[in-house]
Amino acid sequence: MGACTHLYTVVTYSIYMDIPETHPRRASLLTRNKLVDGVERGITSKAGLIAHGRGEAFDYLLGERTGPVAERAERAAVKAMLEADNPVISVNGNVAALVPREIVKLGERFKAKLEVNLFHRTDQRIGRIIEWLELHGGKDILGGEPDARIPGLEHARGLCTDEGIFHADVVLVPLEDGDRAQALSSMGKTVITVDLNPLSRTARTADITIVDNIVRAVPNMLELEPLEDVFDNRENLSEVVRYISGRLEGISRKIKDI
Ligand code: PTJ
Repeated sequence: MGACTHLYTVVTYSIYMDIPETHPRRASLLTRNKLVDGVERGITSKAGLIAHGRGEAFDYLLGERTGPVAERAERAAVKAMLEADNPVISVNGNVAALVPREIVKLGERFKAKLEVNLFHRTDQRIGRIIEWLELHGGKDILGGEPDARIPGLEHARGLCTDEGIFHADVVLVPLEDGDRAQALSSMGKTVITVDLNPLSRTARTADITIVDNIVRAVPNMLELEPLEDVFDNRENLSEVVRYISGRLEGISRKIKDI
């Protein structure tokens, strides 16, 4: 067994241990374990755990499933990525920890480059994430040697590569911060995001916002066919909010009847 395979086996084991098969929240706890594991191996930032907690709260309100509204956004994203001339997928510490193999496969489906681009950027984390993606089948991952800058973004988080994000026409930036989504949009790019919070600035800035958990959205996008008709992001976001409020009203009535 090679060193890499061994490393992968150890990781997989540590993620699954201690959570009984029968635990009602098993899937959610396994997802958390992946992020804790990501922090331990220097892939995910500690702030990534907090960001995930916020996402979990919204996922709870959504019923922890992909509804038709999210699926429609996913199909719109598939269309935009398949039709792009230079599609790029931006990978951060949360995405790398949660869906490393799936994001590599998504890059293959869309013929998209993968670029590691971090909010809490350190060269060490970038290197570890690149290695981690390579361990999961990734090749030619960009981000290790940035040679361009996203205009209007101060700090190291504006760094990117010329052949990747800088010249991309369509960028998939899951779990993004509002500033960068806005800056990418101001560069004239089509911005696609995955964000469980439909109220976030990123969600409202992007051209296509997928309000779904990244652990469901990426596998879905590996399978879904492109959307045929026109996609309106504001209409879609507004429907998500209506869906959440309708669900809460239903739950509120049920609680009263108990
Ligand atoms: O690895 P880095 O340094 O690039 O940092 C990554 C994080 C996510 C820490 C950084 O980009 C950050 O602080 O993001 P924010 O501003 O907290 O935004 C993250 C958004 O993603 C929030 O709106 C969350 O609700 C949402 N989110 C969190 N977990 C998930 C999610 N959306 C989809 N799937 C999730 N699992």
